[in-house]
Amino acid sequence: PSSFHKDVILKDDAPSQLLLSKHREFILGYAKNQSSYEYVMSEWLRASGVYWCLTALKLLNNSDLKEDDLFEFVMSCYNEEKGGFGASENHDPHLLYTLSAVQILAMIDRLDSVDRDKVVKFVVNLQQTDGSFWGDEWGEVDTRFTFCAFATLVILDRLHECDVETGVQFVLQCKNFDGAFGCVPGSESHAGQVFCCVGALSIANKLHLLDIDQLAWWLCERQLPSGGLNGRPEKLPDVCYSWWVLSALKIIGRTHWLDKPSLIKFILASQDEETGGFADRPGDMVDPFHTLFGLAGLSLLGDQHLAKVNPVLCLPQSLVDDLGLKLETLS
Ligand code: GRG
Ligand code: ZN
Repeated sequence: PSSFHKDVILKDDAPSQLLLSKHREFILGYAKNQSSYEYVMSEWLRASGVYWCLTALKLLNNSDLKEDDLFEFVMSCYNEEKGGFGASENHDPHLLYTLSAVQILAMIDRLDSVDRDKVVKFVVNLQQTDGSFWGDEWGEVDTRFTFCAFATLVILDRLHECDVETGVQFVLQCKNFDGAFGCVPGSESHAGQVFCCVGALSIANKLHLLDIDQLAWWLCERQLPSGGLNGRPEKLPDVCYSWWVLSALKIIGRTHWLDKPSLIKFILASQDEETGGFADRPGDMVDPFHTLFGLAGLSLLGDQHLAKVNPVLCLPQSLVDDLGLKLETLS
């Protein structure tokens, strides 16, 4: 019964159709309005912000962002000396933004314009003897960084330049008694980290090391009576988990364990009919992050208006095919 859950109640007049052209306007407006408060405040994650906007537009089958401008921006984030990318110009390079930069370069077909050896070296040098990855030279360890490293390397066709075996062993050490994963060994299970760990195992072709039924059970328990998904027990539903949870279920072939119509209803109700874009939950402020993951979730749920998304790399499936990448999924 609903009274046992922290949850939201969907209004009868909440949006129930996908507002395609509104979302296109929202993303293009966000990308163009470089003097807005939000734009100025997001400098510390700009490269990822550009990745969210560009991927959202690609899923909307739109190509109105100028690729030359995007290339110039990405290269302004590049640190020539260290070989990695930062969040924006003169920011220290980090694996989070190096993946976003490589994803953007792949989407604008400019992967050959970077020195792959240098980028690969930046990534590989962050791996530790226990298999984990530091996010940057300051030494924070997190399974997010394992995913970023594996994903960056596989897009560059250089996965085997890192130690994949020990990388996988570290991921498995972050598995908890509930079958789900945390950011380091012993830390609480969280759906975002599950996505990272399952994605890393897919890239490494090691999905057979998972206890699929136990993990799928934990993931489908994230669905609440409203239809939305939360990131861990006792938390509110949030549209971005329709990516983190659903993509993990897609990779392990268990999306049919969710109530899809009610999840679609929750995601659509989180759109803003006036401004376009998706919020974390109905009625909240929209942003590009939740807009990408709302659209990507609907794409995984089979929405025919959207381009197909790859559940591991969160890139258009057509691009992943063109790159010749075959990422493991279970049926
Ligand atoms: C290419 C899609 C893609 C990702 C790159 C950075 C990364 C790899 C993955 C991030 C995975 C992650 C940890 C997602 C969770 C993000 C999030 C909503 C965190 C909020 O956590 P809390 O504890 O919120 O603030 P809850 O929902 O638990 O209340
Ligand atoms: Zn969220």
